Amino acid sequence: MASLKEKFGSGLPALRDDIRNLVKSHGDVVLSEATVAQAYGGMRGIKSMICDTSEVSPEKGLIIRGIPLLEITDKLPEEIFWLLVTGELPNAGELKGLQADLAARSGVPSYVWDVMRAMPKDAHPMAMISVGIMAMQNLSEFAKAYAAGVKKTEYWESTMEDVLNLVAKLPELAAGIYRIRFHDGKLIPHDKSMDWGGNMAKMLGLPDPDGNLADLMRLYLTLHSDHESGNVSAHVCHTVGSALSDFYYALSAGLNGLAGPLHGLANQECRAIVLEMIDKYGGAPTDEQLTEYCWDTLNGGKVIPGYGHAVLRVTDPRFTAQVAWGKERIPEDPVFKTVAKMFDLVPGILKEQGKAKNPWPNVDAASGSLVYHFGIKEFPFYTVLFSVSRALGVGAQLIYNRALGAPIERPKSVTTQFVKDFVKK
Ligand code: HAX
Repeated sequence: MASLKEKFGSGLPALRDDIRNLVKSHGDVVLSEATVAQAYGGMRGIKSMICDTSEVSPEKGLIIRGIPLLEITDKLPEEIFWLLVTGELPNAGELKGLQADLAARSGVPSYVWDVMRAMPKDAHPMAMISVGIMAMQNLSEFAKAYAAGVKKTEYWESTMEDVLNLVAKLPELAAGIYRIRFHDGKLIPHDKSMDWGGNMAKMLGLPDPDGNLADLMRLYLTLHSDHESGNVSAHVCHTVGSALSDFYYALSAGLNGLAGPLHGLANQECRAIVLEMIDKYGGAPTDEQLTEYCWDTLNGGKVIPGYGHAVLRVTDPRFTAQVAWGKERIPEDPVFKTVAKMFDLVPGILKEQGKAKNPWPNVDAASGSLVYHFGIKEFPFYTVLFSVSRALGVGAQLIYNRALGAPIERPKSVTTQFVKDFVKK
């Protein structure tokens, strides 16, 4: 039975040759051009990065290593991680080996809890997880190997150590933040006999008599893992990592981007508006009330969180998977019902407004309503759960990039004067 390191390492010579030959033979072929509007418009659509862990099709959504997301929603997040790194789903033995490896690497050092407890009472949980990760940077195997003069071709090995070590510790860090920030501060120990997602649920310390919260966590951690590499969290992690900053620095930086309301924080915002509506209208809103609320939001110059996307032009399959789960497990929940009603009405409203290029829901529209049902009522915590999952994707991307010797990222910027002179010519 191969370990993740053996599996990835065995395919690496062929992968390196393949890419070396591709660049050697076709290095001059133009993939994309950049217009003035794209340069000022967030670089939308410019093909200038490589990501082999996953791709996002505007019409189909997330495809992980060639497999459309909705075909693998029954998989554990550990299986998805193996798939992201190696390109194949693990067999039963490989999965067991990876789970045992993660369990062995779990255990957040006690000094991290001292740091977490020293943070202000109103610290945002996203700031806490970012600081918590930084507090563990001293554990970086890559930083140690680099200082000892490791060869460039071997960078990926200590990077994989960092990714595995940190991924193993993240559920415990996230749950600890939840306990410290919102509960009595008593930490619930990691259960080495349980899977990674099940542990995430267990360490939160909420009642879960039927195991539904554990199941939800497994799905949640699978769905949010990767979304190619141009999104803010992945792109930032890649850029920081390209300077050979280790995974602790790179992940913390990426998650600081996930903490923005136009990215991962949208899941916190979505739940807030749903509850605001329920509060305002004294229960699940009627169609008219929901429509009125959305128009007030838009007319107030705000966005409707959970809707729209920079790449997608259809309903996000990550949303579809969550709604299917909710319909099966909690169909009568009023918050979930309001989310479903929003899906019926918001796209029409956004189309009528005519601004958003994509009026359909994204990953963040439904996730909060599901976790809310199981007692995670503290919205600011939601993006922390997203973070635990996102570490799988950006970690896989960093391993891959280190293995291929990806150079430091350095696109060229130009001044507005340059653009003015250039367009005159
Ligand atoms: N509500 C209102 N207006 C919206 C909108 C929404 N949900 N989505 C887009 N628009 C507006 C934009 O603000 C923009 O307006 P201006 O011309 O006044 O600047 C216009 O429509 C065109 O934007 P776009 O090209 O369709 O969208 P972008 O690629 O610029 O932005 C966003 C993509 C996801 C940031 C955007 O759709 C948005 O703000 N959505 C709401 C926040 C959200 O759900 N974010 C999470 C996205 C998924 C994700 O990353 N999760 O982590």
